[in-house]
Parts: sequence; C-alpha cells; structure tokens
Amino acid sequence: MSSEKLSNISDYPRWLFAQECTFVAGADRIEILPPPTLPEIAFAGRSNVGKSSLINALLGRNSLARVSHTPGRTQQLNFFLLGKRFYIVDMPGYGYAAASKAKIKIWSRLIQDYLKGRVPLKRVFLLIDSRHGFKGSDEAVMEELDKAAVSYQIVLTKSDKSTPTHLDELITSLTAKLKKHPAAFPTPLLTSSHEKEGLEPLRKVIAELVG
Ligand SMILES: Nc1nc2c(ncn2[C@@H]2O[C@H](COP(=O)(O)OP(=O)(O)OP(=O)(O)O)[C@@H](O)[C@H]2O)c(=O)[nH]1
Ligand SMILES: [Mg+2]
Repeated sequence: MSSEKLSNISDYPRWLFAQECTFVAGADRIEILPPPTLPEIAFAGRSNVGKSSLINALLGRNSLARVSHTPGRTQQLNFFLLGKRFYIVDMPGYGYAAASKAKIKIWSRLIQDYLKGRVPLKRVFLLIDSRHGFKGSDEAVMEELDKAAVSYQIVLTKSDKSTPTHLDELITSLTAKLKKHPAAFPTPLLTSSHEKEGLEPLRKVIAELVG
C-alpha cells in the first residue's frame, strides 16, 4: 500500500477489498494446494450456511464464488487471490447428509487436512446459520481447531432471517460457549450477505490479519 493511495489508514479495509480478485485454484486434494507463500483466510461451516455468498458480499462481486439453493455446491477448496496479497479460501460444507458416503469421506478428509495442517492459515471464519445455531458437527470442528491451535472466529450468517430477540439470545449463549474454546476469538460477528450487514467489521478484521 503506498502512502499516496491512502490518506487515511481507516480506509485500508475498503481499499483492500476493492483490489482485483482472481480465482486461482480449486483443490480437491491436499497435495495440489497453491504454494504456501501468502496468508490465507478460510471460510468454513455446514453446508448451505452461506460461505460462498458471504465471500461474494465481502468482495462486492455477485458470482465469484458459486452459490446454490441446493447444499453441496462448493466441492473443492477454492482459492481466491485478493490484491496479490492473500488468499480467501471457500471451503466445501460439512454435515451434508444427502451426498454419497464416498463424497462425504473425501470432503471431510480434505477439510480436516487443510484446517489442521496449513501453515499460512491466519484465521478460520466458522460460519453458523443464525436461524439454526450450533450443531454437533460445528462443535466437532471447533474441538479440532482448538487441538490444532488454529485461530478461529464465529460468524453468524443470514441475520435478515431472524428477529433481533433471537439474535441477542444466540449471541449471548454463543459468547458463553466460546469461553470454553481456547483457540476461539471471544466474540461472534453478525452478518447478512443479502442485506450487506456486518460486512465492514469483517473486512476490518481480515485487513488487520493480513496486514
Ligand atoms: N436470507 C439469506 N439467505 C442467504 C444469505 N446468504 C446466503 N443465503 C442463501 O443460502 C443458500 C446457500 O448459500 P451458499 O453461499 O451457496 O452456501 P454455502 O455455505 O457456500 O454452501 P455449500 O457450498 O453447499 O457448502 C443460498 O440459497 C443463498 O442465497 C443471507 O445473508 N440471507
Ligand atoms: Mg459454497
């Protein structure tokens, strides 16, 4: 970032997310990930929780990451290079019961291997659908991330679909739960990709992480 590009440092997240973003790789095996040369920020969560939609919303693009009404749309680790500085990684969802057993096994292995063993991974945003809250599969992923000491933060999605009272209760119970998870960031973020809510705070967190 050059000083003439930015007169005010608080504009940095907005500047960063307006940079060119390109799809670089879709990896269905851990052996073919891009070289670990740049920081990575990953979006994980149950199938259909809104990972790809949130990535598109953050980037202000409609269809960079593929979105679908049917769960199981994202089937690879998709790497998007932003501003030649860092990768945003759109992950396949977990907990998608309708896929074949063979596919579930391959995806689960891919997700686990990536989340536990990737050196440049700066933070995992673990998305939770605000209508449904925490599920057993989310708890299992959190325990894995705690064990591997990978920093993660909960992001509630689809806030447009819930009442303020429900959201307040959910945030209170989540915040209490997070205290028991050593690698978790203590406070969840609230977002709606459709209403473009909560995007600026999330961009700011990411900009701070990738420098
Ligand atoms: N109301 C509402 N719907 C949303 C929001 N974000 C995503 N959706 C919808 O949720 C569905 C799933 O969105 P995706 O972004 O494909 O979810 P995903 O987590 O990437 O799904 P997989 O790739 O299958 O794991 C789509 O029908 C989206 O339109 C939101 O903020 N509000
Ligand atoms: Mg997806």
